[in-house]
Amino acid sequence: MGLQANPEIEFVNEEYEVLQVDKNGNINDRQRHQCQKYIEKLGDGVILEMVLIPPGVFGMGTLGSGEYAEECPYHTVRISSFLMNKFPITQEQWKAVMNWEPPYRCKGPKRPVDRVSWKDAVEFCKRLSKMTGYAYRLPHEAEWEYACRAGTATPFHYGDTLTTDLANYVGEHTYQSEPKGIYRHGSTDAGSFPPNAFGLYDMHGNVWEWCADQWHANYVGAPTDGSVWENGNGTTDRVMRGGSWHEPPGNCRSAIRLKMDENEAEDFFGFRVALTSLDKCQITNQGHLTNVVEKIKSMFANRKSE
Ligand SMILES: [Ca+2]
Repeated sequence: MGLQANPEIEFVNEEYEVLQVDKNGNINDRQRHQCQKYIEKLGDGVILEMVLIPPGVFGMGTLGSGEYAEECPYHTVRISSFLMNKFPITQEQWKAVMNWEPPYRCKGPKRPVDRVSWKDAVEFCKRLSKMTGYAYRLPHEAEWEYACRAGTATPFHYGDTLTTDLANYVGEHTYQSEPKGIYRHGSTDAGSFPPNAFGLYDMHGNVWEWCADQWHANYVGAPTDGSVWENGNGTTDRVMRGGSWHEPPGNCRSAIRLKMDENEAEDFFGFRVALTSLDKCQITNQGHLTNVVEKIKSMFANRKSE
């Protein structure tokens, strides 16, 4: 089983420029990178772009122990290849999959969904899985950080700091010696800023992103293979990552973690989705799955041609 083993799956190459900045927020490196992506058609011209994340080993969390105790101990994690969507789930994507919409704080078809709870995000994954036949799920926390860092070990995938030309956060605050930027008072269209080396956008800021894992106060006993960390003694607290348009830059770091109850659906909460495999019918807890999937797919195809 492998992500590229299925000959029916077509991957598309995408090339882009990846930027790095120094402590003053000045660009000190530009490189061309490329990724492979799988495009899921959701109907009415709406697509979901799933980027192939290569396998690798990375250092998760933050060195030291004082200021960022939740991000310690720093530990090595091995990640298998998976797919993650290029952008946070947008409002047009949500609409193509769900039969209800949250009362968005920042409305716009290309903007990320907001005011969604962890439970809402899980429901989206279930419906998307039924629609497509692939087992869409929330990213695991370790996968999220690996995907965000994209080979970097700096506080941000852009390097030592952020600027408001690179991400949507409260630019009235600074992280290093960069000049103050702007505060946009709302989310921005997904993909408004440069991507990281893996081809992912909006990892820093814009909306907080739900991960699958239950909340743990630190990384003592955390899995080192990229698997989801549950066994959280029955807590309903989950993990969010990446910060938002309403946070100072320090709260948008690659390592930042936010504890939030799975029922909370606040103004700044969105998510993105992941896939372990493009093998069909991976959805468990469903009997007669193939038939169900094919039936839903044909219903969906009919709906599109109406
Ligand atoms: Ca984000």
